[in-house]
Amino acid sequence: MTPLLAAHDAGYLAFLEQAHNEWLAAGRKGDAIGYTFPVVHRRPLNPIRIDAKLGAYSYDAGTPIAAGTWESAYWSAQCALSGVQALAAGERYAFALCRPPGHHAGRDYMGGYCYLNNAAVAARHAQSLGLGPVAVLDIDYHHGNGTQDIFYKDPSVFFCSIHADPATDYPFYWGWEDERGLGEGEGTTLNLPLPRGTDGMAYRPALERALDAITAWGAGLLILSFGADTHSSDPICGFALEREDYIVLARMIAAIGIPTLIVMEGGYAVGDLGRNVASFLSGFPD
Ligand code: 5XA
Ligand code: ZN
Repeated sequence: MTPLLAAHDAGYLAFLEQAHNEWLAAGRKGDAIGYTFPVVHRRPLNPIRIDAKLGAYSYDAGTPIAAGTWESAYWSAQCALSGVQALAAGERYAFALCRPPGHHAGRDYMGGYCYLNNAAVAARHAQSLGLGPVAVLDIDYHHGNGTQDIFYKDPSVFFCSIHADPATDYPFYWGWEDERGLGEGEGTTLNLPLPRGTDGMAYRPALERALDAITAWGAGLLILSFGADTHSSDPICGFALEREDYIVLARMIAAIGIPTLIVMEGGYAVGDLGRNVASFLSGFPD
């Protein structure tokens, strides 16, 4: 199985690859975007028209498909896979500067600027190489709903997310504390929502809790979905972490001593972004 198919539905991948061409073939211009969404309890159908497909394979209207979307998403996922290869070759840490990000993309849906779930693709690839057990820790401001969904019933991957309370923040319908996994996966999902205004000091106990859970579960490889949109200057988010906090968080993560692939997710304070990410990365030993 190819690494993309290990995390995503074949029909969804075919849709993503062809969506913009179908959009143009339907006489449209610019970016492809849905306008009708199958809200709860619609039965699965086999949509034919591009507008129906766009609705069926996405959950929000913030994720348009442009001419280069498939190519960008494909290579973004390959970037995460290269990070796994670096760990397989013996590196302790690797950073995958994935663009577009991935953690909102589920097995068969896109959303939140995400098309392919880079972290999930990397996790599945790591498993196929016998690395692990694999845990995913998501410390983006937003809950990693796509990653959670992909592993929700799967006890072989532990998923933990620290994020803004979904009562106030996107993606709203996932990331509540009582979401703990399902069936055989029950207990292998841990959600730690925090209120708007959370600063570095208030963030640390949640990270400690997450790292304790990951260690107790017996993780042998960590995939870290990292978003710098927790920074105080981020224009669309509401936490108050400062640049110096990132180095502390990174040191806490490094201290558990598990080989770690850092996968880039969100971050919109573009003037500060490079320095914030560099600060985070500097907390991992050489
Ligand atoms: O981590 N996800 C993001 O930063 C994107 C949020 C999209 C909100 N419309
Ligand atoms: Zn985010």
